[in-house]
Amino acid sequence: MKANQEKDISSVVNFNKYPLSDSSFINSCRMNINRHGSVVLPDFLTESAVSALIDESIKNQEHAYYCRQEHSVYIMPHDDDLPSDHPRNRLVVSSKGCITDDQIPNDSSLKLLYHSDIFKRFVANVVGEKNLYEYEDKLSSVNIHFASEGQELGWHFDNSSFAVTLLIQQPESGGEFQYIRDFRDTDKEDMNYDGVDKLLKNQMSYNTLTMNSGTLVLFRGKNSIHRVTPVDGKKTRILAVLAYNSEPNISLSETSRMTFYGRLD
Ligand SMILES: O=C(O)CCC(=O)C(=O)O
Ligand SMILES: [Fe+2]
Repeated sequence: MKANQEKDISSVVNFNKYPLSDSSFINSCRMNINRHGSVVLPDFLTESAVSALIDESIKNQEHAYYCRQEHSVYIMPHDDDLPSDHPRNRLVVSSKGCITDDQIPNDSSLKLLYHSDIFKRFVANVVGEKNLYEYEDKLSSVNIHFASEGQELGWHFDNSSFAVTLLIQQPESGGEFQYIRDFRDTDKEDMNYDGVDKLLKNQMSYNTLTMNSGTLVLFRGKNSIHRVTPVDGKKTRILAVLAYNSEPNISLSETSRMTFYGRLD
């Protein structure tokens, strides 16, 4: 069984470099995410998988839903008890195109990977979840994001405790993922308004992740603030998001689906 499953994704994942079922490899990834807030695995996808995914995504790009939003870094509605220039309410801009799970071919290597037991076990072990489940709705499990010249994601905290992304196409320049780890503490309800204020006034330093096409990133975005800088040049930044839940039968909220996909199903 195990050998068969591994064979399933062996044309997709660079197993020579990344033995996903090897306990010492898993442990080192777990240590990394706990220490640095992220695990970055360059050349995770094989070259042939990357080039097939670039072709497949570009063919599909015309179906993307484009949205431009102004949102607070906390992705929460305006708090009328606080002024508009309070860090809780200050607005940043995010703009991107999005393709949903139902628009991605069933034989895409993204779906092969997303549903693979070996891959799911690997992610679960690294992020410390017992099991991982797909989204109940038909849109939210695997998404592809497109950022063309000038498009960006403003500083934000994620709602989910971890994110799994694969860079499919790296832009010529810009489109860099930047972050500050553990910048708030949701468990302690510490929103770090002072830190966010300084960051938005450009008075904080932050880290930049280097990612090439084919890089897998596991990231704890709930407390680590992050952004993607505006893309420069004609090459679109293409990024796949593999979204899992720690419980079964969960749908993305209707508000989020309408915002990011422009539809509910
Ligand atoms: O595009 C990326 O690398 C990160 C995406 C992200 O932060 C998000 O979708 O919340
Ligand atoms: Fe995010």
